[in-house]
Amino acid sequence: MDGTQWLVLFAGVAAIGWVNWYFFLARRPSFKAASAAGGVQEIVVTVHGGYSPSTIQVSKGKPVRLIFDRQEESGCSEEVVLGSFGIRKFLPAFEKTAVEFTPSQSGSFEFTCGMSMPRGKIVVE
Ligand SMILES: [Cu+2]
Repeated sequence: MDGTQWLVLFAGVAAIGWVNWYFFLARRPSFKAASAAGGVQEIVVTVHGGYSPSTIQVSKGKPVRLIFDRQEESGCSEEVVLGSFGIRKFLPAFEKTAVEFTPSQSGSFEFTCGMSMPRGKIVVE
């Protein structure tokens, strides 16, 4: 292989490594939902190449309102799935979409896109 081929190979391996790191290993700080008036725990989740914040802490037994602010058009994130809460919702691009539920059990619950790629976590305490 000549120099260019090596370069392409290296760039490819680096890109794969980055994708794996980004989706599976990157630790992002968890975020505690603020309790608004009326006891609803409201939090804005930015959807852009993943979910930010990706870990959300909420209290058990109080209504939660997640506002997904989708700032991209990539097909991957057009649907958000909160399997444990029976929620599957379409997120129009460049719009905010609210998802509401009341967690009745404590634990850690995942939310993902329709293809289970970008992932987030709801920690109920
Ligand atoms: Cu996806």
